[in-house]
Amino acid sequence: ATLESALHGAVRGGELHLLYQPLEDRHGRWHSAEALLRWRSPVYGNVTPDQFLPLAERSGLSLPLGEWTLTQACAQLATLPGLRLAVNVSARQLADPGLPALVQRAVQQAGLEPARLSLEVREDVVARAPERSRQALTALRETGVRLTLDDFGGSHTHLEGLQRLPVHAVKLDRTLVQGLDRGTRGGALVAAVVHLARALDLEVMAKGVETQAQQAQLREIGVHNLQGFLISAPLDLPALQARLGVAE
Ligand code: G
Ligand code: G
Ligand code: NA
Ligand code: MN
Repeated sequence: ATLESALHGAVRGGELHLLYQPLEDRHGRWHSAEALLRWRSPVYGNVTPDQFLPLAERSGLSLPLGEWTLTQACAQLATLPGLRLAVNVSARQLADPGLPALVQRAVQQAGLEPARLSLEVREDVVARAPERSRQALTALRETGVRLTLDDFGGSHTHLEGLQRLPVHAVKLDRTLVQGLDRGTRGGALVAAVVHLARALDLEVMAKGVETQAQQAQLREIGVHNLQGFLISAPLDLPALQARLGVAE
């Protein structure tokens, strides 16, 4: 069997699961988490999203995978009182006119307040089709979920289009956070990007935070919603529940 046919089976056969990577707030509390898809294949072992998501896009599995992820993430979020959850949405999913209805169904079936869910769309995905993306995001926003531009400032920030984009938040690209280690220029760049986002009334988060020095610099710049190995690696659901002090 090929990796592709194995992936078909994985969606049906219970080989997929979600890990959750928390974000801390300004008080160091875990207020939200991001769902990260994992595939444990009996044949191929652990296959990373970087390997199987491009394959899924090519083989028409993007939508079934995305539907599984949204449904599962919402069901599990219902066991995590008070927490917010982010789910990544692929280019193919964003282009699917059925996405808003799917999101609405997943949220309703789980009995969730829609604003507890946020959808993350990568900036380069939006940059490739700005007008179509703006329309898709506008339809998604009507469901009441929150919207985040992921990997912000990493590649093609389109300043004129940004102000018309109906997103609530941006998540700074990992390379910006890594740039903090390269002295004052890195800090100045992050401060400028954050200033830009704030001018547009966008909430700012950062990912890939690995060191206390990065955390301190981000806090100094005024970015308090932080994600990365310093705060926590991605956790399975029982580990997250244990850390949050909720019973299963
Ligand atoms: O989980 P990990 O850090 O290995 O993620 C690798 C890449 O896969 C990241 O860019 C992440 O955003 C993406 N990714 C993880 N889970 C999902 C998912 O459920 N859907 C989509 N579209 N991307 C995901
Ligand atoms: O780009 P995105 O955030 O969607 O990708 C998440 C991926 O990055 C996951 O595979 C996750 O395991 C990994 N990751 C999470 N935190 C860190 C971090 O602090 N540093 C690095 N290098 N990778 C991280
Ligand atoms: Na991610
Ligand atoms: Mn993300």
